[in-house]
Amino acid sequence: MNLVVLLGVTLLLLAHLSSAKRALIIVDVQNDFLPGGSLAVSEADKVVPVFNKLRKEAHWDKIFQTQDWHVEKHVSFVNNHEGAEVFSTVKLEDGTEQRMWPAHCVQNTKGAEFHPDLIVEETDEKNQTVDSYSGFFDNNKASQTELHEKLQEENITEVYIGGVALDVCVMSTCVHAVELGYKTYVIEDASKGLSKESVDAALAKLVSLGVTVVNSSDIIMPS
Ligand code: VGL
Ligand code: ZN
Repeated sequence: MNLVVLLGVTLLLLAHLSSAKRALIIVDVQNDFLPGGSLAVSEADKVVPVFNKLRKEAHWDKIFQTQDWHVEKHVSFVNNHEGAEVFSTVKLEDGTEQRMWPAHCVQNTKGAEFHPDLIVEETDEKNQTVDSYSGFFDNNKASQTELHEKLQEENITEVYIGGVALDVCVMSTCVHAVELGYKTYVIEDASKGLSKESVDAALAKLVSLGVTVVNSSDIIMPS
């Protein structure tokens, strides 16, 4: 009897394992967020080899890249608000709290391009996160990108998310992934944030929402 139960449990586990389909979501690994960029996140270039290794040495059913892609007159740019201070928060006319950032990732500029060494393949899908931190929704959740639909098309159940900035766009993408029902992992060593305090706070918040913090070595299959 015990053997039968064991067999049953094993089969269930195998069924579960084979039904899990996973996607890698690489968030905003773009020049303006890297050292030398206009909104540089320190050491953010270190994530590039981590993603390149993850791409080659772990199994992915799908890989997505998000790209911050702003118009020059973007509402988040400090230079578009007279008297505003960078990194402060201002209240917009519609009541939205908007953080003030230096101009960054302007469409079709060098700063908006992905890091030159980041491997990008034809099968990758790009998700342009216009006006929003998350790869799924804008900050007010008024509009949705195609990311969820594309993940659904591939029957993806698990998402592994990393990139920059951990405490801004990576966090927001993870929060929405959980809300949409994905088993969500944040890849710590494939992510860099603006400051230690806000990274710690972001990770604590993500854990409280059910996100699992992993490192790339936990995902890479032993050979
Ligand atoms: C980001 C601030 C403004 C990010 C994007 O990618 O984390 N941060 N826009
Ligand atoms: Zn932005």
